[in-house]
Amino acid sequence: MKLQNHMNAVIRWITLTLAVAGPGIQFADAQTLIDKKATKETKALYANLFRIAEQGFMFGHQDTDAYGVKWKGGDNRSDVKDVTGAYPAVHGWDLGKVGQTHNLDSVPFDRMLEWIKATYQRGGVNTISWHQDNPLTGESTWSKGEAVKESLPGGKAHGQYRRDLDLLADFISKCKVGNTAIPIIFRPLHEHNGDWFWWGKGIAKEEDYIKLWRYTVDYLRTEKNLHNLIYSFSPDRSRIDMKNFKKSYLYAYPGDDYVDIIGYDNYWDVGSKYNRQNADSRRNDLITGLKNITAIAAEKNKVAALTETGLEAVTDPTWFTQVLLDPIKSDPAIKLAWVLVWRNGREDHHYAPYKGHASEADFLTFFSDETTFFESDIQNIYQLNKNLINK
Ligand code: BMA
Repeated sequence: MKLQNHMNAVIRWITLTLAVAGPGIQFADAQTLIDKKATKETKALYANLFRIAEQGFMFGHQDTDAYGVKWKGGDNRSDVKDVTGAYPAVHGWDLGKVGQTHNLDSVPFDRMLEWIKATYQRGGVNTISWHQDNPLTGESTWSKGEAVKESLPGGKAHGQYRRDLDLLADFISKCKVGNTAIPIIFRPLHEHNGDWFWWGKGIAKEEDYIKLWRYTVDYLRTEKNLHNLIYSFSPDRSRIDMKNFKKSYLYAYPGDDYVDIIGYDNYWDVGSKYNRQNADSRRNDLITGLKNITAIAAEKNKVAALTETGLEAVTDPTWFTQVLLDPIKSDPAIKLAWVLVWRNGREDHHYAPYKGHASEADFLTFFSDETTFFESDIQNIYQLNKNLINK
């Protein structure tokens, strides 16, 4: 096992060296995207995610440009920017209800497109999740029913599923600046080991989930010709068995040819009211989990990320440095490309601070830390072999 880890580290070092060495050198098979036709900007972003994870992590925030606590639809505004002066490096979006005018959290899709373009032009990163309505019942993402099986070819909801994919593809194909497709980290069918979405465990069968994931990737890549997507797998921590982490994490894993990012969503270890363990064991579980996803990613020559986290309403004013940053920094075996906190919807439902919030000072310490990267700390992320971090 030790030898295997060592070999993996050597392979990682060699590929990283090759990646950094110059455009004339071909990558080894490692660290390449599952989409062999990925655009050069998308490939560069992916290569740079590995480089970033060696030095720290990018900070991300869902819907950061669209609204914050007590404001909506601003221009060049974000609660994170109000507090720090900088945008988060990663901007999260959700395509739930794509095809309508507004997404499931009332973000107008036309504005979302503008914000995605502006983020790209400033050198930030966009990631998209999809709280997709149930294609079988026509109800929300939380509506149960055998929709996964029925969304597969031959199923009753297959036509609807394809129509939804067409709408999604239509939106993604508009994510362009001039002729350049904007690279997007796409995180479909997330938290599938939970039972709250129609694609969740207990509602859908493991084999059907895997088939639907693969169908989705194949459809977007081949039929829709989209080559600007980086695919992230994101189970939920609360349903992972810590005693059997790897096996549990890999429940319904669609395969190395269908996933680029080894992510997980973790609210559980960072203050969820449903987790009754004491602070020390939660911290240990967070560290162990992050080490495990880093190891799984390394073994697969992929990159790890904490794709969603946060403490609702940030009720602990030192949460950012003590509960999030300190554990991440405590172990060099943790390597994450980014950490994204959820949306600032309301005073009682926000995950980043806002101006005047009790966690502001602590967040500024988090912001200043040499291992946290905001938009102003990164550059050239869509190019290979350039200086990436400027902090
Ligand atoms: C949840 C909450 C909901 C929201 C959903 C999708 O965590 O924030 O209010 O609708 O995510 O963004």
